[in-house]
Amino acid sequence: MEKTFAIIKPDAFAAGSAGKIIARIYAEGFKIVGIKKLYMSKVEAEGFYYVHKERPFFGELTDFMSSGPCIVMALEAEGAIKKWRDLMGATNPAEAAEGTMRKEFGTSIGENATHGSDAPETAAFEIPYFFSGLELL
Ligand code: 3AN
Repeated sequence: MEKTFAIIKPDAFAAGSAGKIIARIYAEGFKIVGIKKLYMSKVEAEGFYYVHKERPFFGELTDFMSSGPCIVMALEAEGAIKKWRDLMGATNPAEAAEGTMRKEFGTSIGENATHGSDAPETAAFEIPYFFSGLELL
C-alpha cells in the first residue's frame, strides 16, 4: 500500500465542496489515514511549497494557500500517488478531464481545488510536514 498527501485547498473549502471531494475519495477506494482542517500561515505555505520558490507564481500561490482554511489528508491505496493525481486532473481546470476534481471544483490554474504529491519523495516530505506518526495510526 502506498500513501500520498492531499489538500482540499482554500477555494474548495470556502465553496463548501469538501464533503463532495471526501465522498469521492472514499468512492474511489482510498483509505483516509490522516485528516485535519488547518489555516496555514504564509510562512507555513512557503515552507510547504519551497520547491517552487523560484517560480514566478510563488507569491501568488503562497498568498492563496494562506488565505483561508483548508483540509490536509494522508490517503492510502494501491498506487495512491498516481491514483489521486488522476482523480485530481490537470493543473489547469480548463484542461482537466470531465469527472476530475479540478474540472468539477477548480476555477483557475492557481485556484484549482486540490493538491496531490507528484512522486514518492514528495509524499515522504509532505505527509510529515503536516502529520506526526501518532496522527496516522
Ligand atoms: P500540480 O499541483 O498539478 O503538481 P505544479 O506543481 O506545477 O502543479 O504547481 C503547484 C501549484 O502551483 C499548482 N497546484 C497551482 O495551484 C499553482 N500554479 C501552477 N502554475 C501556476 C500559474 N501559472 N499561476 C498560478 N499558480 C500556479
